[in-house]
Amino acid sequence: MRHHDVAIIKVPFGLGGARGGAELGPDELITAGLKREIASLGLNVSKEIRVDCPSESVAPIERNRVKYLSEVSQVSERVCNEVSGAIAGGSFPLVLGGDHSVAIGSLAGLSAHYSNLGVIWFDAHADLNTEERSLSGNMHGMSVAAALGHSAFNLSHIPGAGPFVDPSNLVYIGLRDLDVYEKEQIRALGIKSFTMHDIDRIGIQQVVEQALAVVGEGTDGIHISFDMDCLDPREAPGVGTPVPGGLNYREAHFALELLASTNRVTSMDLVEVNPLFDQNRHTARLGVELIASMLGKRIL
Ligand code: HAR
Ligand code: MN
Ligand code: MN
Ligand code: MN
Repeated sequence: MRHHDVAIIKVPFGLGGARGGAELGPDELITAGLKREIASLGLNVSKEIRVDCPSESVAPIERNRVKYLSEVSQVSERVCNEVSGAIAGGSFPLVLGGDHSVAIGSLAGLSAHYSNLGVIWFDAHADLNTEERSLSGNMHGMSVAAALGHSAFNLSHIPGAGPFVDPSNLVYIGLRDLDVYEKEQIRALGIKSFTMHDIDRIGIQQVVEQALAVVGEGTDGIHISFDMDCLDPREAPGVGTPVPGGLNYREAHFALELLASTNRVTSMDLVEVNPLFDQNRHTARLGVELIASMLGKRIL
């Protein structure tokens, strides 16, 4: 980590997800000892911000199928401002979700400071649906599409909407549950994707090294967007959309340790912790440990 100061940006928002509970994620991560862990790494929490988030629809659900578009827009604008402010103040922005729609705001805020941002998206899902193509209408499945600027109308109305990421600077790790449209898009855009099949085949070390070759080449910052459902549900049961066959405990840690050792990562989201489906705060505690690995914690 090049930074000494970490800005914790809590985004208790769950309306972009398939089921409620992700809005409880930030507090759960704090209760699980996040600040203690950051302090024990010798880092300083420069700010702790709680983004004000709607928990119920502020307007009647629109006639179209996109759920809670105006709420996601509102939250995106606020997250964007906080992330941008954290960077301006010299801190490492650590965004705690919330469902994965909060990453729209992170990427928007980052784009104000980086002209060629690299993004590693750890996820079981590609989050590449548009409002026209989503089968669910849930906006946490559209965040990458919004960041790439893919949209006929709704997503591009989100404040600061993309394109703020170039598909050639984006890499997926952990994919295993894709909609047909998402598969077509990944192929059409040539997005470098390491599915669980690739991790099985070449191992997580090779995956991360190859991912770094993509996001590290000609970029001026690297953002890690870490959806806890990239992990196997046996490791991380407390997520809204679990998918079997994910990363195991050491694969996830090792990936983040390797990324930390490059000293090139400039921001992180950790999203989709859902305490309603967790047992004994297990998933939040794992989330805290993974953040520590990303911030430079070493075994020896
Ligand atoms: N692809 C499906 C959809 O669009 C499922 C998306 C689930 N997304 C998350 N975030 N949990 O990755 O609804
Ligand atoms: Mn996701
Ligand atoms: Mn996911
Ligand atoms: Mn590139």
